[in-house]
Amino acid sequence: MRDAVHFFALAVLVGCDSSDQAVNRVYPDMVVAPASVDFGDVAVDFTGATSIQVINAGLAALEIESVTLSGADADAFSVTVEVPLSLAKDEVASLGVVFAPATYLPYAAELTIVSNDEEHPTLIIPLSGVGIYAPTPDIAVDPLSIDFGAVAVGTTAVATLGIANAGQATLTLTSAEQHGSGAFAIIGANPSGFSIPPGQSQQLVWSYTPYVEAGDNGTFIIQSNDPDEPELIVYLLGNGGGDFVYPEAIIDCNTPIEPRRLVWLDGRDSTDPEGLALTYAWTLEGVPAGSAVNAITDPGQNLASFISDIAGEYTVGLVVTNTSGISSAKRSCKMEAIPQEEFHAELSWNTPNADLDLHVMWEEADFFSVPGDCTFCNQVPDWGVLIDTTDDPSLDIDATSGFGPENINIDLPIDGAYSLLVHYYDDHTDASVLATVRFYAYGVLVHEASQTMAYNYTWEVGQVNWPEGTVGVTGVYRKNYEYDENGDALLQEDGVTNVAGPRNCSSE
Ligand SMILES: [Ca+2]
Ligand SMILES: [Ca+2]
Ligand SMILES: [Ca+2]
Repeated sequence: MRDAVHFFALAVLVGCDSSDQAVNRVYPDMVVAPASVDFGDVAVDFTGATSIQVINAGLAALEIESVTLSGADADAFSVTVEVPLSLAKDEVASLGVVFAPATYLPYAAELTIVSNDEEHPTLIIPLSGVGIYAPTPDIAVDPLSIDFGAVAVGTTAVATLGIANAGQATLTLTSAEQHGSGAFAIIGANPSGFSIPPGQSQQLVWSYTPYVEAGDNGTFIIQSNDPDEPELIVYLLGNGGGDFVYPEAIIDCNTPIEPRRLVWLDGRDSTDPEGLALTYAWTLEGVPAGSAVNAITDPGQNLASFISDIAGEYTVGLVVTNTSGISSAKRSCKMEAIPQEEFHAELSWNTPNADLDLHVMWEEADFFSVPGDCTFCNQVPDWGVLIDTTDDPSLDIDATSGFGPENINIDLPIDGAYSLLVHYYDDHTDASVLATVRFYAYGVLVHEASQTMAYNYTWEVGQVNWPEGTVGVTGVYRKNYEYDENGDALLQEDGVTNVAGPRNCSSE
């Protein structure tokens, strides 16, 4: 009410001034962008969102008295702004506008801004949009509360929780966080990030192992892309629930990360409701296939770490326990390691002793030639522009025994064709191995292939075409060449040689 009176008084003052040409005075000047909003097609049950910028381009304060929606379809729109709102000279305010169609129809409404701008005391912004059909996911969780009943301390009871998709589009669980007692645990992976196709379901098995007799309670909060149930809460109860308040494990979860980097795991925001000191227990829950990461450094500290090796998804878990012996629910953090180099090739294999080598060859370069074949004996040749290292390949990990990984990267490759090849260099008593190559272009996995290999065989995976970032798959698997004096491969009648070809880089 006070503001309304103020507004009125200002209007009277303006009236006096405008009749007196000689007086210089300042005005507010409201500029709004955009002048109208068309949300276009928005699927029913989903929302379209945008913002409208309001700028005071005048010299006096702009007083916005009200922002209202009107028109037959006003209910389909909403606006976020706090009024009254005062904007100083050059100050900008952002009005959040959302369109949420209820059915398959065109919608229109008007957004009206009332202010002390004399030129446009009432400014109208037309809003429009069309509700259209699109398939949506529909989450169905059963049960919404799991009561394990009476369970003796130190013993374990199990129960299942079903997460089904009753909709027509893929359901993605964007987050799945457990709160409360750490006596409840999911057996298996946390489902955060899971995708469930239409008509399918995912069963989660829960365990309950009480450490105290007084009961346990907790919640499991599932967030998904279901448009009308973005968050569901499942209640967990054991031995009557108890009245504990639990410490909470909190991970400052940073994703994406990069391959071959030290990754800090920060649990320092973890809390105890009574301020008791906490102990920390980090666990490695998952690594990409082919990764050699198998442990966390300082797993008992609030700040732990590991060194990522290859691209892909790493998952860690954290449980904190207070000095009364009460543990939090396990919190997990999934981190996607995305290569920053535009060209990133990775090799891993499945036996502990064998030494396989990754080769990347420029254009028509020969196997083990220098500088054209980048491999263990030619790790950072100068390709492309001389002296410029950004277009050079680099063997960043050279593994000489089991599992790999090895990878060869180029920050900014020059245009052309690159061959990817794997050589089974030394068996170190291992027999055949399964080799896997992944190739990332511009941070995206574009090719993955595996090949069972015998000692001294080569596997030509394919040709990388740059700048397209595509892989032409050749998949040629054969025994290492022997060459004659002319540099031609010597082949037996069956098309392979039985004598080792070059095993190190040539000097010319
Ligand atoms: Ca739903
Ligand atoms: Ca090797
Ligand atoms: Ca270069």
